[in-house]
Amino acid sequence: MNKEYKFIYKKIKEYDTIVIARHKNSDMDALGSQYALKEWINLNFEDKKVYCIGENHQKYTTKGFIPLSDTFDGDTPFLGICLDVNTNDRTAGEEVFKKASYKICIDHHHYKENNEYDFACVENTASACCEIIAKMLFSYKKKMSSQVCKYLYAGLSSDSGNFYYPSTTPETLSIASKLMEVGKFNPYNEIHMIVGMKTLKDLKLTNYLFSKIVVDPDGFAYFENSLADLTSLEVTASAANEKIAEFNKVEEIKIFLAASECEDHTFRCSLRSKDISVVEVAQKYGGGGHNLACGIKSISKENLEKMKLELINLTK
Ligand SMILES: [Mn+2]
Repeated sequence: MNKEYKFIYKKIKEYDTIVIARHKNSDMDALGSQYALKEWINLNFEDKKVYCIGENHQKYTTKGFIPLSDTFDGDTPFLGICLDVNTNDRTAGEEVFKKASYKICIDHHHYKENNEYDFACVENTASACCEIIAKMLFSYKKKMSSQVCKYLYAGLSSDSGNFYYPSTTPETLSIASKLMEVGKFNPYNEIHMIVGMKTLKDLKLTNYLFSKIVVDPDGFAYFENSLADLTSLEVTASAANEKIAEFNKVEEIKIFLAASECEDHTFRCSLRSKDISVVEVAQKYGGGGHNLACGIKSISKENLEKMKLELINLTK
């Protein structure tokens, strides 16, 4: 067994109370890996108390696929495991997580080096955090349930863009296949029809965003939403930026930037690129992620304009 996985197993065994955290503005990969790990620990260690912390997701939680988040007061010593994130400031419930007696991080993102954890297992080439968790849990050869497999498959398919992005490897597909086989479920009926559905309101938002994109002749394109735009659309900055996925497959666009104004008048951004790495630019402005998909939590209007010029230069 992989030494890191073996060590994580030892730590899980050691603690009676385990708190699992995820990144802020959670997505299916963060939620899927979190609930899969909780369910798996409950399945294999009857006496442990496991808590999943973080804000509820407006879509996945309300559809019942993902349970409501737990609350934890942090009074007893506990093991903290954060998933799909590797910096404290991006962790939902960081105040609680910080109190952990021992902190483990399992992630697949590129961010700046940090020493915030006692132990970090970061696999940059994994298409999803769920891919790492699936490999890890299968390697333990303990009990698996259909629900654990469904959570992991949901996160794996979501973060890989339904196995479309270049992060999809033979290993990704082999893990997906194993999850289906062991979990005995049909992804179309039991996952995509629940969590992959769009609503007419989603469509209206996409339509509006399409109508306002600015396209540079060399292939850089963006949309930018002011607070007033977001208020009239009744969406949050992150919900508007999530629509970036719709702009990925447009032939003329090489790099796409989604920027939406937050309450403090800075901008939350998402970046997608077909094949030019944008992670260095994102890191320069306080963000990070993957080579072709990045996020920046907060950037001033002034820096946003500078960043646009740098992104235009990348496309030339
Ligand atoms: Mn992820």
